[in-house]
Amino acid sequence: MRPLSTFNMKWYFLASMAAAAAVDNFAWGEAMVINDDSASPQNSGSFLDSVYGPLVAAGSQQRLTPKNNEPEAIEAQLLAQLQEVTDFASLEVLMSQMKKKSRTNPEQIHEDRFYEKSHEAYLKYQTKLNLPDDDEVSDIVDGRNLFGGIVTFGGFPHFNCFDDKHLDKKIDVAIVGAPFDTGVSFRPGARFGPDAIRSAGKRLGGLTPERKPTTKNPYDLRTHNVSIVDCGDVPMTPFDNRIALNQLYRGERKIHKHDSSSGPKIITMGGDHTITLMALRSAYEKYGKVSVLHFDSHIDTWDPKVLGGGITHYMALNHGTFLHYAAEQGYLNEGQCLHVGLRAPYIDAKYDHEHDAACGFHSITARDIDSMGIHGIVNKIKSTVKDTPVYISVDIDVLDPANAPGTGTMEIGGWTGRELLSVLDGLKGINLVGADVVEVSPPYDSNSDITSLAATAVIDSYLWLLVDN
Ligand SMILES: [Mn+2]
Repeated sequence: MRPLSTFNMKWYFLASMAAAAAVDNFAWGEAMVINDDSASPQNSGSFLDSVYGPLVAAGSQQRLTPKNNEPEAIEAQLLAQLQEVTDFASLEVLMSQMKKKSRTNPEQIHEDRFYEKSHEAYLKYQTKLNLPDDDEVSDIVDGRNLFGGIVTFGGFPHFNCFDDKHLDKKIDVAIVGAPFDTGVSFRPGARFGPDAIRSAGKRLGGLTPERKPTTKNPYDLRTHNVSIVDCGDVPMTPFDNRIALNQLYRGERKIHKHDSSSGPKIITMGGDHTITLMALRSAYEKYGKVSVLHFDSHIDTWDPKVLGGGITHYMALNHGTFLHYAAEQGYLNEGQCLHVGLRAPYIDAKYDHEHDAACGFHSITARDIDSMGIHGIVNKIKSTVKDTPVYISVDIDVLDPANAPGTGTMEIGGWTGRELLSVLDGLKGINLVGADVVEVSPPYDSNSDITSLAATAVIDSYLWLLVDN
């Protein structure tokens, strides 16, 4: 064929349309010969053949051979003529002929015939399904699937971890929810965080190529001896923060008393950031002073006199002051704690900065990643915490709002999910004794639940740090 250089692209497009207008079972038969000579079209024994049969695997013997006066044959002739077309005007004439002849009613808009034929073929060749015996349940007895059933985080087993009757049940890693959001200064909703994080974690369950060759898969209990349990949520009253936080403390304390070979180490799902103070209190009682890695856009060491004015003691403890209290209570290894991902404005810049240092924190800002890189940040963290017991707290607002819109106080200019996960995974080897992910507020999330999904990935990183250590 003579090349139509200036019309090449348009010609190709129109020819595709013309071919589509004429397409039917016959054309498919010509275009989609799947079997090669080595595989008999009747019974090649392949998986595809066994499932789809001749509907897909139609070889030359299955091809329809239309008679000359049938529409299939007429269209085949037109397709042959298409090969001879050398100019744009002839193509348009041919296309119009093909359209008219390929339809019983030329005005008909839909390609009804094509669908009728497909359906006919499907009914003819569909695989016969043999259903099991009515009393057979081996395929459903497990009770798990990706979009239904009772949900635990990552599908881990659950029992009542707060009941003294079960204290002898082994827990190495506990996952527990802290549904609490009455310590926030701006957007609430984090009380629904644990529920949403569990739900978003339904697809968890495998080794990832990001973590270089490893055989320990936290979700496959055959690959390790770490007992991982979803303890459910600590019931926290929504009516009095003092009682609610005390309930969480007692819940975590009870988990910490379980029989364990390497813990128990608790991963808490918030809840607003206030809950971290209770998790730190229980971790401190179990492991001694901890070095806190605080991934957050805000400092959260605010002096209660600055954040809220400290008018009452009740209001003094909130999601922006809990680290002030953690330092004051002596839970922290002073000078070995780090904020990571900071970028939110101070309230009283000079005072807040000095007070933060007095609480024992160093800082890596969000933009430091541009100069330090992932490795620089990981090295700085490791050289700061050394071999001390480490508690990691990830406020999901450390991520950029594009990566985590469902949170209480968004700040522009944060990290991506990949950057956060690379830093967390880079911490392999530290002495991690507890962790949390907080401030996931599902009512403000996208309808794709991306913030909850980010939180599941953070917990997935924690699990890997704890299991493959
Ligand atoms: Mn925070």
